[in-house]
Parts: sequence; C-alpha cells; structure tokens
Amino acid sequence: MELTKEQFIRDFKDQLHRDFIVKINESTDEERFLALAHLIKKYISTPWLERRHDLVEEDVKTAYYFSIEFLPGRMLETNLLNLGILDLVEDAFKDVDVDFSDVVNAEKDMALGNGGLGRLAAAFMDSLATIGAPGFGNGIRYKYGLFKQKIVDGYQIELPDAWLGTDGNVWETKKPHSAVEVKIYGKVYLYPNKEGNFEPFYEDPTILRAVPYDIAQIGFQNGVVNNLRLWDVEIPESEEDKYRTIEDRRKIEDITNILYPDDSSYEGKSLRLIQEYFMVSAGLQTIIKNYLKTGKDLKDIHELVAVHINDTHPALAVPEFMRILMDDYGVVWEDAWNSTVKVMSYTNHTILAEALEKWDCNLFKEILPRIYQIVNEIDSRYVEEVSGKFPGKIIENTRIIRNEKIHMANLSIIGGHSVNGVAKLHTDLLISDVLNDFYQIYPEKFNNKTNGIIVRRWSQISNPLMSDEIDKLIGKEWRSDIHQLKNLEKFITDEKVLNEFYEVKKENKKKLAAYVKETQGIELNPDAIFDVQVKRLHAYKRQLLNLLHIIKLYWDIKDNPDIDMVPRVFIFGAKAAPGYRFAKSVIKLINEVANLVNNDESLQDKLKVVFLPNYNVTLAELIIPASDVSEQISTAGKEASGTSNMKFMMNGAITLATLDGANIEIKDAVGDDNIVIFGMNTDEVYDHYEKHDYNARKLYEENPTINRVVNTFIDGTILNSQSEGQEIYDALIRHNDEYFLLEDFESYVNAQKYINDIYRDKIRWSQMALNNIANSGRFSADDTIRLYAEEIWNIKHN
Ligand code: T68
Repeated sequence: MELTKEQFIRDFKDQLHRDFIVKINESTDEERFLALAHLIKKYISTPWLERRHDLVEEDVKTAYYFSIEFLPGRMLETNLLNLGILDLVEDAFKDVDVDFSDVVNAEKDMALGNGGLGRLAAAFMDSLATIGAPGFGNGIRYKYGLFKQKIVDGYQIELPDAWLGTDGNVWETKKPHSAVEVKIYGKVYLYPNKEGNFEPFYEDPTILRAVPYDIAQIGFQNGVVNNLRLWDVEIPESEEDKYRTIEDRRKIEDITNILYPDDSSYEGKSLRLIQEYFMVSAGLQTIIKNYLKTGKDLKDIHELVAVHINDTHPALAVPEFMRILMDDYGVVWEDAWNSTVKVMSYTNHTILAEALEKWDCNLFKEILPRIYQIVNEIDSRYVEEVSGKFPGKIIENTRIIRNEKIHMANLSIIGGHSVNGVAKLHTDLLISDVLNDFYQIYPEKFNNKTNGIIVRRWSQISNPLMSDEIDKLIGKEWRSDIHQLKNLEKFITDEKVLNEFYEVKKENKKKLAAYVKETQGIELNPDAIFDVQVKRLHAYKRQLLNLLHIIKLYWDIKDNPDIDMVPRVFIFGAKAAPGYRFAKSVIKLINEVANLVNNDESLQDKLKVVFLPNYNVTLAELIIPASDVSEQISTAGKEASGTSNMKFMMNGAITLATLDGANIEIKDAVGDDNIVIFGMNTDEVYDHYEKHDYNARKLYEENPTINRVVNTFIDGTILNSQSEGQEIYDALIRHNDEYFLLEDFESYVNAQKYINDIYRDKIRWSQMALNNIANSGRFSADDTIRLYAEEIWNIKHN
C-alpha cells in the first residue's frame, strides 16, 4: 500500500489518542499494539469489504476451507509484511523512540490448534490470499486455545489459555447480523409432503445461535484480503427462557469453550461431535445462502462452491450439505448427492489407525438425529452401488456404518471427489495400505499435495539477519519470489559468504541462549551444536530415541572425560496431550536427564539438555533460526509429512532424519550429501509387521550399549523418576518397543557421530547449510495451495 512514514506516524498517534486518550510516550506496549492493529484494520477495510461483494457479484468459484483448528500464532508482523509496510513501521517507531519488538511481544499467540494440522490451515489462509484465490476459512472461535504448558518438578502442568481476555481478539470483527441457527438433539419425524418428498419435523430440539467473527487474511503485497470466519455459540433470544440457571447456560457456552487438546488418538466426547456439527452447519448454511444471491439454481452449486474437509473433523459437511439442500430447499436426493460429491474434498493427515475418527452410532443418533438418517441413507446407497462390483470384504471395510460406529474417513471419501495425502510417501501409503480398499473403488479420487510453509514468516519475519544476508547476495526479489533462493547456490564455494552465514547462525544462537538463560537459568555455549527437536510429544515421533542417545553421550563422557567431541546442546519443546500418560513420562524424564546433565561439572559443558516449556508458534520463531540440527526421527511410515522439517531447512539447519513423510522430499531437494539419513525405511518397518519378528528384548540383552542406556532408566542414575523410568523401560522391553527405537538406535548413534565430525569442518557444514537454504523454496505453501486450487477446487488464482 502507498503510505509515507510521516503519514503513518500521524495516523498512529491519532489512533492512540482516539483509542486510549494517551500520547505516544505515555502509552503502554499493549496500547501501542492494539492501536497499531486497529490502524491496520482501518487500512484494509475497503479491500476487505470489496472482496466479499466482488465475489458474490462476479460469480467467481470460491473454496471454503473447513478446519476445526487454525493456528496463526501472532499476526501483527505478518499483516504488516503482507501490507508492505513492515520496514516503514519499524523505521517510524525508531523515529518516535518506541521499541518495535516490545510492541510485537505485546500480542498473544493465537493458538486455536494443536500442531501441524492447525498450523497448516493457518498457512493456507495466508497463501490463498497471497495467490489471489477466492478461498475462505471456517472454524471455531474457541474461548480457550491450546493449554499453556508449565513445567513443575519436571512434570507438565496444563494451564488454561484465556487468549481472548475480556476484550476479545483485536483482529476479529463480530458479525451479529450474519448469525444462523443450528439444531441438535430432539427427535425428528419425516412426513411425506405434496410433492412426494419427505419433510422433517423436529420435536424439542436444542437450538443454538451461531455468531460469526471474521478475521482478515491479507495477501502478500497484492491488495487481496480474504476472510477467516470463526463461529461462536450463543443462546438464541427466543430460547432465553429455557436457560435460567448458570448451569444450563454453561452447557451451551461450553460448546465453543475449549479446543480439544488431542493431536492424534481420538477420544469420543459428545461435546466434540457438537463442535464439529456446529461449525459445519453454520458455515454451510451461510455458503448456500450466499450462493442463492447469485440467482442461480441450487443443483448447479458445485460450479461456484468448493468445500474442503481438513482431516475428518469437518466430515459432517457431507450429510449437512445434503440436509440443507433437501430439507431447506427441496432439492431431490439424486441432485443433492451429485452436487455434494462435486463440492466436497478431503485431506487425510494421519495413517495411525487409532487416530482415524469414529463415532458411536447411539451417541451420534442422539445428538444429530436428522444427520444420522442421512448418513444411514448414504451408507445404504453406497453399499447398493458397489455390491456385485467389488468383493464383499472391500465393501464391508469401506462402508460408513460398521460395528455400530460411523467411520468419518469413509464418509469423507465416499461423499467427496478428492482425497489427498500430505507428502508423497504418505499418499503412497494411503493408496497401498491404509485406504487401499477405497483406492480399488475410486482410484481417480486419490492425489498428493505435499505440505508447505509460509516461507515469509520463517525467513523474513523470524530470521531477519539471514534475510538481510540473502539480500546482499542475490538482491531482494526472493522475498516475493522464493524460487530465487536457488541463486544462492552460486556462493556454495565462496568461503567469505559461508563464514557470514555461519556468523548469522551464531548470532541467532546467542539470542536463543539469552532467552534460555533468562527463562531457565541455563548457560549455553553458542559454539556448541544446537540440536533441536520441537513438535508435539508422541511415541511415534520418538523424542525418546533422542533421549536414549543423550544418555549414551552422558556415559561416554563419564567414562572418558577427555573425549574429543564438539559440545552439544539438546533442545526440546513439546506439549503432551493431557491424558497421554507415556508422553508425559517422557517429558518428565527429559527434564530429569537435563537436571542430571546440566548439574554435573565433570561433563565440562560438553553436554547440555534444555526443555523449553510452552512450545508454540512464537517460540518456534526464536528457536528454529538458532538451530544447527533438525531432529526428524519418527518411525518410517508414521509421520504423514511434518512441516517444521521444512522450516528448519530454510533456516540452514541440517536435517537428521528417517526416510519418513516430507523428509524424503527434503532429501530429494538437497541431495544425499546435505542431509543425514538413518534408520529403517518403511519397507523394513512393514516387514517386521508382516513377519512378527521384532524382538526388542534380544537387542537389549545382546547389545551392551543399549543395555546400559536402557538400564539407566531403572537403576537410580536419573533422580526423581522411578515410576516414569520403569514405565519407559517396560514400553521398550516388556511391550516390545512399538516404534522400533532399539532397532534404529545404532544407526542413529552413528548418524549423530557423523554430525559431530562434519560440524568440525566449518566450511563443509556451512556449505550444507547454504545448500539447504537455497533449495527450500519448493516447500512454499503458496505453491502447495496453487495445486489445491488447480487440481482439487478448480478455482482461479493469479
Ligand atoms: C499432522 N497432524 C501430522 N494432527 O502429524 C503431520 N489430530 O505429519 C503433518 O505434517 C501435519 O498434520 C500437517 O499435515 C496433526 O497435527 C492434529 O493436530 C490432530 C488434531 C486433532 C485430532 C487429530
């Protein structure tokens, strides 16, 4: 946008005066942040408003991305960057003597998501606007985001994240006039009407008022503003009488109160099912109403509307779309079904069987009686359609209702025209294994869309030093055209340049070290290798394998204090789902090993272990630029894609990885010499499953290193963790090490030794790092979303 610094300063002072009746030098950082956010909203209000009108008036096909999670983190800098005024504002703040970073830090991290899935949804919102595509988000305005993690005596404690405070979210705009009603519970009877169709009659339903809050999604320097719509629940005025007690009201308000802190396995909770339906129903009713404003026939709705189901949580979009078309607008089943399948598409984010969402029929029927009827009908028609054409077993495995459970992935696949995985390997495994039965029926529905990241946030915003360095070498064009990063390869043998990148990394490490010192009281040496694993805590992600190696190093140094090794700092950040016992025990042990190691002077600072509490997007922005080694060590075949792996590489960290998820594509991008791969591949893992021949106890008994390391959990070396240590010992030895840590251990140790050796060769290491940065452009979410736009949604973009 066109703006001079002087004009901005006038606008900003004005805004502060009006919002808070203060002068700039008397204002608090929070007031400055709020005023700046208000000002941004003012700057974009015209394109934001016009965008909605244009799309309705011009008959442009629009994609609606439904996700139960959106994880944008802080939005101030992204918004300023995308408006093209980040530098100007920073500069202006210097002129008026305000520390810009303090203003940035006054913003709360918007954490309406658990991890990768939610972050990806937020990234796609930015990318949709950036490629100028008509793509809007639909989600839930949770009052409490993902819990805040505190560590007390080494244990994870969960605290509520009341991110909305008393004044709400500065970026949102409430739209009470666009509220709609959503019905749950009650009984439904179908009566035949004059046209021979059935009309539902609801007896005693609970009626909810869904109120939207809109958040602008600003495209990168292109004038486009899309919308993210988050729904909040209220009690409709007409129903007020029914909810006299606080208790009664709370039952309703609870619906949008909390984000389920569950990142993989699924706990059936009726509240969650209501959340899913609430969001989907409110969103789809609105979409259909808006479509009707074009004056077009409802049976052609698929020509202007695409609905995306991000993981199965919004899968009720399929029966709800059918319900609205049939019950509210009288479309016949066949036409409604034809449109539904063309409108819907679905992304799968996991192959862990326990994470595939299923609902108990009785619960489902009670909460969503009409939707249950429709799902039943979809299921019977499906079975009828495929019977005789496919073996009975395949039909049984793919139908929606089986063993008194509703299988949400099956509903999403049958009810849509596209199902995609999130990395090549992941899609291959869906096709060959997890969803193979479906693949035989609908091969044409399957496609891959490898995840991507908002490269601007993970370079320009979180790593300004590196970004300036890149500018010096290849100019600034890469900031808007990420593929130009490739030009950095020209400097791969330029020692001066390599040294400069090394120094940039060191500066970032010092910044992180200062944070660690301040928050944890632990002193870190910026010349040590910063070896980082940050992600949700889950057995398959194998933080425990990392810990086993740390314990090995501990014994190596204890045995031989003169051992020649580059000092190493292991950094962890990870939240565990509150009910996930094993994951919480791993956190406890990481912290106790940290205590053991950090307080042992005989290790002479060769080894440090840090667990940074409350890992979130904001903390990631500090940690990732300061990392030398990116730990991506999941059991092959288990991590659908990973996205932090992409963020690390773009910040010049070397990936230490198994051949899993997008690690494989990172390897393809950088070449075998610029990544460190270890461990079993997927075939080898599957081989164990087939042959049932894995024997963890044997490895433990026969390999003295493994033996000693595993025994450390139960021999009293690690203090204050007897029961957790035993639990981990049992998981590895008595329960046969489900994720093959012991089998991969040696190869991991060797890979770590190799890292140690090459780090000594500063030039070689820096070459690897630069190669990673130069080849990170292919993981831009802008490119990923272009493929969604072209190959799944058929929507236009710039
Ligand atoms: C992640 N999934 C994948 N799930 O694990 C990761 N699950 O490999 C991938 O890169 C990422 O999705 C993006 O595709 C998740 O993050 C959840 O958070 C989740 C939340 C609720 C229920 C189940």
